[in-house]
Amino acid sequence: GPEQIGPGSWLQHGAALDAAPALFAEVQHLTAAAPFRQMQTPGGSRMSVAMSNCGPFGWVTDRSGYRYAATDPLSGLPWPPLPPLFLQIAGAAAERAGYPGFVPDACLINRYAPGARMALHQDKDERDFTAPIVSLSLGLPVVFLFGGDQRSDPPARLLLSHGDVLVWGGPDRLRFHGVMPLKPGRHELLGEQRINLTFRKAR
Ligand code: MD5
Ligand code: FE
Repeated sequence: GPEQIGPGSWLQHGAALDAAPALFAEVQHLTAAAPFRQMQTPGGSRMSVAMSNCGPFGWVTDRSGYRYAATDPLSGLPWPPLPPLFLQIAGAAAERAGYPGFVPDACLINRYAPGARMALHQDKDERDFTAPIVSLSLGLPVVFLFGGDQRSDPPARLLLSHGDVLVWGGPDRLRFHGVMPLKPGRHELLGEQRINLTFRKAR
């Protein structure tokens, strides 16, 4: 069953297992239209995680900063629409965690190859912190770092596996978090990678 990991956060083990093949097929279609790319941080380094987006808004970063953009900077075209399956899975997970009526307008698609990681950070580029964030993991497992309100708070470690869904909201919405380097391995459906879908209300 769901595991409460903070006052407003729930880890729903295997909640997307049955839908995983269809979700992965959608990711492949979406990233044929808007390919994965390793974006630049404002400091000029290249992120180890490759990213794409779907939905009305997509999270992007380049030398000028982090922001949400309605179009893919690679093509100038709108991001592909959110598949109905994505909206259904994200909405149902939020509802189970006590956040009814969650309709994301942004889905960041993160692709971790072996060695890729995400340093401790807060998600604060969104306009409204009262909406939760739903995060769905596919493929290889990874150690997730669940920190506190201060960067210096020592993070708890959680293993995120294929089909797991995390819902963060309320008092946990701005906690620092990160992802340890992905260990090499092969997943039977996804191969040598982890994919994370992060559903947010950006505007
Ligand atoms: C990932 N992605 O596994 C994670 C999952 C990102 C990112 O962190 O920004 O793309 S999202 C996990 C998350 C979101 C919001 C709050 C918290 C965790 N938290 O308070 O721990 O690729
Ligand atoms: Fe984040």
